[in-house]
Amino acid sequence: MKERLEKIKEEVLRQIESSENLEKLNEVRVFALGKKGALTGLLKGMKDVAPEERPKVGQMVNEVRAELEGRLEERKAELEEFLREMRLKSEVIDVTLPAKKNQVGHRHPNTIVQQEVERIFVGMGYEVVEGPEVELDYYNFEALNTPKGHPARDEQDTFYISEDIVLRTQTSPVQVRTMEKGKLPIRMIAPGRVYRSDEVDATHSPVFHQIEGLVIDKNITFSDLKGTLAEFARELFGPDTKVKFRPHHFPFTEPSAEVDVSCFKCGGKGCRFCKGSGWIEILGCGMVHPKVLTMSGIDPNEYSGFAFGVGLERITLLKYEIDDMRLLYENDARFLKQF
Ligand code: 2NM
Repeated sequence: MKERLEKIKEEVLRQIESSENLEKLNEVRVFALGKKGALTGLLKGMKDVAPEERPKVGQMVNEVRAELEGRLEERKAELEEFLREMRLKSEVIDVTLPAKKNQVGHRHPNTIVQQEVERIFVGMGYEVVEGPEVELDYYNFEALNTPKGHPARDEQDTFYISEDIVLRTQTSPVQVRTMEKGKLPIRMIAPGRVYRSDEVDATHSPVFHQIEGLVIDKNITFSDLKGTLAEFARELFGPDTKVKFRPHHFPFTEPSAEVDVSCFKCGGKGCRFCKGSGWIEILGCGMVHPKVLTMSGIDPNEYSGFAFGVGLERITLLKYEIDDMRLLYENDARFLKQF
């Protein structure tokens, strides 16, 4: 019995030493100490041992069991420490490596300008209103005093979805929808995408953006329009900016005007930006036509108003000295990150 015990002990110790990982070591534990293990098997042989010998043999088995348990624990700790070292070695961080540069996103130049324009008008008490891009012919043309057959309604320029549905060619339909709601007074701007069937070139795109403004109240005059747009120009282009109103024609306003600002590059002396004239055209405007008011349910004898429209891209190209509109739509990160 004692010899068999010694043999088991030697064999188990040998197996413990040669265990290279925790799984192996656990197998050895089960083989030696488990329910069906070697020591348990040995104890089952106690019935063949003389009764007076049994306590001594039992004690010897317990001593071997304790020794093996101790050695198993030690080996387990050794293996765990070894694994820890391996892991730390493989996770070494080289703190001398140069840092990776974070790519920071940018607002699109159009977005910067649109938000700036919104900020200026919100500061004057205007609301920002949006509306559908797929629009009824009625809101895009008819209600804006541009009936079928009107020369301003060039079918070549308009994307038709069906006979009475178009892609809006301007954001004024948003203003019409707002007037129709009947809540007066109105001070609003309508920024957004508009569509015209134009060939792409340095200054044209079939999809571009407009910001149109509308004010309706009692006793609104052309002076209010002039003062408002002069202040807008000073905030957008600098405090020394002058404005010039030239007579023009739009079907939805009467009188109508185009507005030039003094060149913010040369201050009016004349340069390549203003093509030597000292002035740059930036928007169209006018007093809302009485027919437009009437069609939207506003009494032109009680209320009057002004409206204006600016092309967002035009302002963006001017402000950032970009010479080709196509650059705004290519989403080339090397271009966009300059703003
Ligand atoms: C422009 C020029 C002049 C305009 C008119 C209206 C409405 F709906 F009130 F009649 N909205 N926008 C308008 C007037 C737009 O863009 C060059």
